[in-house]
Amino acid sequence: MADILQNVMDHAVAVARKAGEVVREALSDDRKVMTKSSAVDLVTQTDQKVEDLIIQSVKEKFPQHRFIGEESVAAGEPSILTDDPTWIIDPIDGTTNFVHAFPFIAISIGFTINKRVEVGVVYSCLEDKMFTARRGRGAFCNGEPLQVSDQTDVHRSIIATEFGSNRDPEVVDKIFSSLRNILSLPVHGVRGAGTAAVNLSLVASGCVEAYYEMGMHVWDIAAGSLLVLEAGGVVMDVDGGDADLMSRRILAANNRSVALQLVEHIAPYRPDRDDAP
Ligand code: LIP
Repeated sequence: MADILQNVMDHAVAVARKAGEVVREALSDDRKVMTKSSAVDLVTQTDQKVEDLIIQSVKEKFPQHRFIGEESVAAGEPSILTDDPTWIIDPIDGTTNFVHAFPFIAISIGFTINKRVEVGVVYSCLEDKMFTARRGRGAFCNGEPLQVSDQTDVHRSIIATEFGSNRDPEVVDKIFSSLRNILSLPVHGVRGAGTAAVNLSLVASGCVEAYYEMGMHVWDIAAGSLLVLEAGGVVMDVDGGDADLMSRRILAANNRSVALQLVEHIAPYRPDRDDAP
């Protein structure tokens, strides 16, 4: 098992780096933008090209492994997490950022066995930061160990969140209700990088104390959630219950105390699960 996981890690890092090159080059080209679940849920040919590149290279090296990839699911592939070794891939996390050249774009690759993330790689390709984690072996950025912030008071914290791409009025109301509650605590600040994977790497790096969101997908958070855990943080549901990768809800924080202070103020809603029939 140990060797397989090291091979997976090495391959994920190598292919994420290659994917990052493709993304950086594509930034100087015209980007043809298409939409998916809503008028603001964007996708480009580069998302598809990068996902193909990653999946093809993994298939050659690990022919028995399964995949859940953002663009494959959009094209009709199932999004079911099984106990089998599975690569969970977001070829461009931060597609809206990519379309606008807003400078946070990540390639996110998680690897699960028995539905548990064992390896996580997030490559923030414009910053050239390679975040890596293996269960039980710590989290790193470009080889340097990561540690979450030691702040225990939510009032002295920065909280990251995102608005997502659902514009249903009830969902927008919930988003603003949470935001209003949290801003008024008060907290030092609220931020959002426009990519869940980068937000999670910011928690792991100790730059922000917590990140929460409802509506993102398993490929946005699989790799980053392991970064947070391995940097000493916690990952749970927004109601304080157990984390569930397929639930499209996440609260990741530097510690339980900050997380539970936030739970009181988040207005929860339940998007359709990633594995909904
Ligand atoms: C996006 C996220 C973003 C989140 C959106 C979306 P994409 O991923 O990372 O932070 O708010 O819901 O899932 O579509 O750029 O891969």
